[in-house]
Amino acid sequence: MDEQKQLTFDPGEHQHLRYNPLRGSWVLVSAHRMKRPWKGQVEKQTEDNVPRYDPTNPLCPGNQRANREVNPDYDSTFLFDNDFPALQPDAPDPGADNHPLFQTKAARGVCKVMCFHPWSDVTLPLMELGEIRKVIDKWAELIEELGRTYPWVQIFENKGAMMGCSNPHPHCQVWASNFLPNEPSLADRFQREYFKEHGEVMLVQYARLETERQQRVVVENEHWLVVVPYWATWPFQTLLLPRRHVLRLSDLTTKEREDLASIMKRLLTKYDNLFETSFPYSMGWHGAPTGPHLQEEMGHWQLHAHYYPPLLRSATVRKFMVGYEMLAMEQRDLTPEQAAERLRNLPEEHYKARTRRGDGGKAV
Ligand code: H2U
Repeated sequence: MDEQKQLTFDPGEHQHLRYNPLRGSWVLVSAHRMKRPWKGQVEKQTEDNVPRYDPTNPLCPGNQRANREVNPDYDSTFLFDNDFPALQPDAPDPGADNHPLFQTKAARGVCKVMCFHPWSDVTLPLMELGEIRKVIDKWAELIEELGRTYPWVQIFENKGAMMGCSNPHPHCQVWASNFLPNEPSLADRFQREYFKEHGEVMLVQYARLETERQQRVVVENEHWLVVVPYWATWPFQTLLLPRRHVLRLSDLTTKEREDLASIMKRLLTKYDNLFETSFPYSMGWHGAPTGPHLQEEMGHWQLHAHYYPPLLRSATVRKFMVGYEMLAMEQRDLTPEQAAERLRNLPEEHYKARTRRGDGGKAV
């Protein structure tokens, strides 16, 4: 008898493929790869001694930025136009080349930076719920304001030098564009097709099923759910989902915003506690397209946030998405269920809480 047929499938031992219904792509899960020894690159430990105020940091209150503007003495969130924008509102048209191999289109937009807090030595999980709530309100406002004209408003946070973040002051970026970028375009297409085929909003149904199954849930509350998605590619990737069918951040109710602040704090505290480091990641919000799409039927969309953290084994050993991932397909080294279990079992008190409380610093 064929030896393969006698084996019982164990996702932690046996490699297999999983389907990402938001992108129409597959990921190779080979959890046994975690057993291999690591002799590769070790990253520098995340900077932990960030001063609360640095007179040379252009993001701090009262300091001068690259364009010589002086920041106000802000005491909450602070929004400004990026002095080095990747998108500007007035770029000229590139002109038409009709050959299919040399296609081009106009790209216009605006880029903004939003500081979360006046202090450089806090991150979202170390902020108070009311302070996180102000960040959420500002995000919602930006989706509404920039979304009046732009089809896509991408809110994203690059946290940590490992993710290319150039400044330790807590902040995110907002890029609004006159086009639908690749990732939201795929999400739009696949959610639309799923709704047409199954008569269900993909991510509303998904949140319901994950709540029932509980295998990949990290944290949950009345209005929100965080899971390591079934199709996660990054080791500790998570997906943050509202339970109610919500198209955009600006549609969230007061209670949903309060619950969102709370679940973000819990998730990000767990992330920091995993390797007792300020956990690096790129995160971003995806909601229904805006601008001209505000007049269209967008019921197939469900608001969600993706968290993509690069760390794999420790605070200094990351996952590299290189050879096979770049040339063939994404591959992961532990199952989403294993990652969810590890995150779920971590304490919800931040590892820095004791020291901070002891020194009379900001409550966490
Ligand atoms: P990142 O850390 O994610 O790179 O974001 C910092 C942003 O702040 C970056 O996009 C902008 C950079 O262009 N910035 C200014 O707009 N003005 C400055 O004086 C410094 C940084």
